[in-house]
Amino acid sequence: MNRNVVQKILDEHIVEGKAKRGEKVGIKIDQTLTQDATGTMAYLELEAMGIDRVKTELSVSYVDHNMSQFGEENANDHLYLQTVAYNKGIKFSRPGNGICHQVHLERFGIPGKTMLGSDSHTPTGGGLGMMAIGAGGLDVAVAMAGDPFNMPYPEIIGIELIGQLSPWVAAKDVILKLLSILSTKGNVGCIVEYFGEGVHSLSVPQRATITNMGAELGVTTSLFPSDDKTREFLKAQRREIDWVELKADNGAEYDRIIQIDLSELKPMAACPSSPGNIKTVEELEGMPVQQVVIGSCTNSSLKDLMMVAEVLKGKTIHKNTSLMILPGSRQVLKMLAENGALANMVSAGARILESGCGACIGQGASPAEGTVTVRTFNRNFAKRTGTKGDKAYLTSPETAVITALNGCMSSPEKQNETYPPWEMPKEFAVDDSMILEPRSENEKSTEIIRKQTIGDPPVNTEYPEILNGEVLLKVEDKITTDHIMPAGAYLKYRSNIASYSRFVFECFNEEDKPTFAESAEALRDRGKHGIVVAGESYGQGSSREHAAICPMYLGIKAVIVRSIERIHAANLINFGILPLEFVSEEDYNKIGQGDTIIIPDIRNQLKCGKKIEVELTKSSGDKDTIVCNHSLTPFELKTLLAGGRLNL
Ligand code: MIC
Ligand code: SF4
Repeated sequence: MNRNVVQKILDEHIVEGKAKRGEKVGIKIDQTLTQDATGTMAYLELEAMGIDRVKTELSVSYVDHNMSQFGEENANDHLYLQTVAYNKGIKFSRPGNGICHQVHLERFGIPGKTMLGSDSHTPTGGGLGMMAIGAGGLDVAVAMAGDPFNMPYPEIIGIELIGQLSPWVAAKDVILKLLSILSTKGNVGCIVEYFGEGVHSLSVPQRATITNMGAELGVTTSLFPSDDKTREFLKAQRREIDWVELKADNGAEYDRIIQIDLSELKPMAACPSSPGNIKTVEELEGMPVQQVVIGSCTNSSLKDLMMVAEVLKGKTIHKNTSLMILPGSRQVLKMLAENGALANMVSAGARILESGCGACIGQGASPAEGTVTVRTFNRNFAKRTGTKGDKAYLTSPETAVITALNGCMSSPEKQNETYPPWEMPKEFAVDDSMILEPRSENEKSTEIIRKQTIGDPPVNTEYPEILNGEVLLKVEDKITTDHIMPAGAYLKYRSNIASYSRFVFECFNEEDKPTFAESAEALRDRGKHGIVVAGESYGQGSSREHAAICPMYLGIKAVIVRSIERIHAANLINFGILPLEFVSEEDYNKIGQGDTIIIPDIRNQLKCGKKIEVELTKSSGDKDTIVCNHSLTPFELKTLLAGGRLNL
């Protein structure tokens, strides 16, 4: 059979189940990645499983999210992460070494390998031809313990790239174009594979920008083949030895094919407040922009930032616009410093921020109220910048830097400037001194330091016999995990579920009314179960399992939705919360906040089939019965009934 790249990698890694579209398969995981905001919980879970040493080929723990260190919480986490990594056989990338996805691409990614990461942008590794998948921390802990990762055998979408990008049109514009075609919903269970003659014109960092933001499509992952461009990149990282060729066979088939002609693309922007809300930059031309931020795991490679520095050379940013730049890794920052590019940025008035996630996750750089911010990031969900009612536009670094000079949204194509030439360096500034090695198997273990701000993962009870619930909240479509569990300034509570839980659904709290957390706790203390009702594509965005653990801690037992995203659904089940889907839209309309929901004999109903009967009593007293579906596999059902994966 002529196979595509996805099929080749899956064939080598499937250890359970049949390679048939939609069937659940278990795949062997070669590498794992964690970052600090999801990592503390993942390692606490690994410890709770009693695992002495990870069983993967490579596991790396990065510190890149919680770097601000206001108060002791972040530093306590870093200490825990460093000591637990040393003891469990995990490499530790110290704070300052860069964003996990950028560093992993530079130093560890290998074509053809599988990787599971506790961050939704793990598919960045697909730029190297890896099958890199984002998941909740508990799934990553399970993979570190040596168990396979379960996923549906994917629908494989082939994206055929033809032609070449014009100058000033960037890799970011390719993925923004694809988002305009596929949108942010309805792609659960798919994997995107790029192929065609256009692939060859793209370097590994450009490919990584595209696979990184594939996360916003809601697909399981995205990947490119591994070719001589991949080899060139790995060689410059002094890792040619890791290169293997990996390409689709002639005549390989895809479930669906979408063709994109690179030469026809224009600079694009994702408008507030969804990465799927796409316009061309031309349509937005002239809009005053008060802030530009360049960085994030999507767009802060050496290639991106050298272009930015060249454009800024000898110029000054617009007086009404501030420009901030976050280099993606220490390697990138060091090279910019050594070749003088950093001086060009600073001379132009750019503010250089730490190599890390920073502004991308609302840790600083919040824009002024009512003003426009242009960012090279991958997400612009409402309030992610930290400012209420924010107007965040996502663009390429090319559009962003020209916009910073002009003070208004500007298409880089129209600037009469020659595009700065770029050549991949023959050698990057390779220096792994900020990556600490774990103990070897014969070295003695040392103390794992856990300060008091780090709490135990909460313990759940078995799933009840009867679901005796109340709808605590009813929300609409595209609710993200940022809505469920805010990040930004609250990130520092991540290692303490009791503290972090106070902020569940904070954005829906109303003044002078009990908060969601207070109402949920009151209900739980009366022995009843909290229920959340939502529209389509519930749980988009971040992989943060806190969006399941904290609701679990508050007594939430079910969410009833029109549709749900993959990572969030898995997280809910892992923590003993049942995801149910409405069969008809009419039923979604029937339910209101405050209604009572009873699901009699729920354990048996779940075991007997996919249909679940729900008794609804409206707050008016009217009664009705509705039917919902569940799609739990036998293993997921076992997990749910046990009260979650840790109990199991
Ligand atoms: C994000 O980009 O939303 C994050 C912050 O990196 C999250 C992880 C987290 O919430 O810690 C993600 O993408 O999974
Ligand atoms: Fe960090 Fe932003 Fe990338 Fe998430 S998307 S890993 S917050 S840089």
